[in-house]
Amino acid sequence: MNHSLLKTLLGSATALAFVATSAVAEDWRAWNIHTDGHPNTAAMDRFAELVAEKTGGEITVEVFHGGVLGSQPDALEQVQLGAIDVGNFNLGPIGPIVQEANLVSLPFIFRDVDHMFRVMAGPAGDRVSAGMAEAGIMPIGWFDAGARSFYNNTGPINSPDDVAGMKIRVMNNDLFTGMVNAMGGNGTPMAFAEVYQSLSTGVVDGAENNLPSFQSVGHFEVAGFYSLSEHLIIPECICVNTSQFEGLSADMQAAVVAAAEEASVFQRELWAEQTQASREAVEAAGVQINEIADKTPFQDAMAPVYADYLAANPAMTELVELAQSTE
Ligand code: GTR
Repeated sequence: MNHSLLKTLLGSATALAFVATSAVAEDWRAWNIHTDGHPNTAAMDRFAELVAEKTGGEITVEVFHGGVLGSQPDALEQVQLGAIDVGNFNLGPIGPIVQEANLVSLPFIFRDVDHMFRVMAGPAGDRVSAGMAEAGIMPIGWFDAGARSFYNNTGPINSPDDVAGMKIRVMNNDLFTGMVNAMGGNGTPMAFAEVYQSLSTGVVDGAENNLPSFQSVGHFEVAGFYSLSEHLIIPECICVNTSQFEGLSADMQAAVVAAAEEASVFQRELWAEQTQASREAVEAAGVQINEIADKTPFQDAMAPVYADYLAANPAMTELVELAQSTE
């Protein structure tokens, strides 16, 4: 074989090897806690479609719905380890892992959902995102999760005194336990999947969540009073394992981010519709929903929660002030 033919052959072998490497499809496993009919399930399916489309099939995402890959705290650990690649996560259970993420888990920190999104789009949000990315859980899109309110089976809640003595399920984060305890209740962390059973058997007296989740997993069947305390406005992310993301080419990174942003716009539209639809559906099923005329006593009751939290986490003071001073 002459030298130049050998060179050509070697050259094409290298080219082939390159094509083969760059065309190796990545299959991502995605975690989602929600079931069919919930806006986040539709949005995660849309995310998967958009990723396949925008990466020309180089990255595919298989979404496992209904929390079948594990509870939220477990799944977050799996994302950090890279065993789960991506998921839709609530920032509440991220607080115990990422200090900055706890900003959004302070009760009544935001005036409303729009204020929360403005804060998240500004320098405070940048610091939350950076902390998450550093911990291996990188946010690439933001979902609306409305506001969380209390529900129970004994009667409407109109003041913190009505919470006193009640055992209330909360997500896994000491701030939430502290929040319920500051009202004289007993905050009980528990996996989302266990709440229905615990409400129906009286293991807990109540729980707290937004209206779409209250409806979608049937909690309204076992808790007939929903009181609009709106004490937590916590965003949710599409979050990806940081090193997985950083290992992608710039084009692939841009495609995945564009897919997450588009899926988030879709989610927020669905969210607005579903919040109204869920309210109507649970009311039609007999749930009594009460507005709380004056939320000040609830806000006042949170003073020790803030004081204790900031005493233990002084580095968070500046971030809290930044959020509160955001117009
Ligand atoms: C839902 C949220 C879930 C999960 C759940 C819970 O609103 O979307 O990610 O955090 O609440 O209460 O555990």
